Amino acid sequence: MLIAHFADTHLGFKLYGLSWTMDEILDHFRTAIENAAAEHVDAVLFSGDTFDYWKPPNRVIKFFMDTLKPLIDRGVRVYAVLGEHDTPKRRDLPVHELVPGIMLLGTRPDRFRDCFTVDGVEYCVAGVSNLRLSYGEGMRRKLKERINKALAGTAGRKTILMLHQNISNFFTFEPGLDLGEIPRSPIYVAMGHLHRRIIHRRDGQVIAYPGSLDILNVDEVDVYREVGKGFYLVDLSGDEPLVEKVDTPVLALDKVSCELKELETGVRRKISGFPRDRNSILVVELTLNADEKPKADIIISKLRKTLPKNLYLRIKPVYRDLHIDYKTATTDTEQLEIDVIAERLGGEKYRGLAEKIKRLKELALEEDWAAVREQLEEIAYDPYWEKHIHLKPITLPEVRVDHERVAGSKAAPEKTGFSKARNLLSFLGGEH
Ligand SMILES: [Mn+2]
Repeated sequence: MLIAHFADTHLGFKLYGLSWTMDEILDHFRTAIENAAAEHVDAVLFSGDTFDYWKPPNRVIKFFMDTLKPLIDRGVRVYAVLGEHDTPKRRDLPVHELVPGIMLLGTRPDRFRDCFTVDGVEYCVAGVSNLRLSYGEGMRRKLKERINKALAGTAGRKTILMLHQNISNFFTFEPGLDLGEIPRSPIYVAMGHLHRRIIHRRDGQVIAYPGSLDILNVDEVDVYREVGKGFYLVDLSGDEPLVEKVDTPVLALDKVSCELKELETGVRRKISGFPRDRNSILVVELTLNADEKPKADIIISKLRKTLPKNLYLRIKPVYRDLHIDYKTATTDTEQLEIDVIAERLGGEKYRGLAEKIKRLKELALEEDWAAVREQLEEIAYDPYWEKHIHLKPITLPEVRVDHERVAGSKAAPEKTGFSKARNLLSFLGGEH
């Protein structure tokens, strides 16, 4: 059995807001799918962030349907899991549900896997959509439960596990699964999320990130030069998966670092190697002092006028005399979130409450409504609110009624014995 493994195609993404980049990214995707089709794959896998946004433009949805239709019509099995980008942010269907023939895995309890036979061998594709591990231990527990659920009943079959998560051994700056938490039973673990290509082998198992299909960020330029971009063709017929990297076309994006005095020569040297017949982007990391900015603006605008029309020049100023101490910034996003909530509440002493509020968010994301209610109650009983929200006793407005004018009454109203409520009633024309 031969599969094509894609991830992080981010269809609908526009780099620097340029619409031609979106069109090119779609074009490169079409080329990649055509390459996979030409290899006569039995299945195509999309390991999350297939779309850049959970509500992509309609034309992107149609493009996706049209591009996959020939494969689906030929009986190629197409599987997807959701990444954090294409997971609905409100209660709604994932966009994948609109595309006929796609099997979306790991979003509903009854849809964790699909098992079938190719050339007399039984295979299973199991998948779990993205859960945000930055939301805490509850999410990690839930993810592991779902992985176990997805793999239940796959024993004795060659199994592929699809996930869209970070693996912290490969990228330490974000919470992720540890390699030790990835089950050993699947022969191929089809990962998504990290944008660089990674192939990790252990005891006959392969854990692989194909990376993003295109260069989606200037920070991906170096890694593209190192290992390329594209998808994987994976042959699962043997005892161990055979993984072949297939390179596909990417955006013409490059970068250069220079100082102000060498800006023009630096840019010209770099673009001399650029393709003339297509749109391209050059990002310039320009090192300068903060007070050189006005001078730099004049030089840059003069330079722009002399550049080819199909070149987009983007300047990223790096101020050498403005020092930011990155050491004080924490990389632990969970702690950072609690810090921010505590700060809004009034400081470090409210950390306990901040943790409770963060937990509430996790529970809401897990859609565990009974637990949400319990957590809300716990938050509501925290002494914080009594101290910080001053409820004034409710008083009805004092109303002085001039009976002679209002009701034409000759007797002056009794000043005493009138409750505030009766004053109001009287004002409204009720009881006197
Ligand atoms: Mn992702």
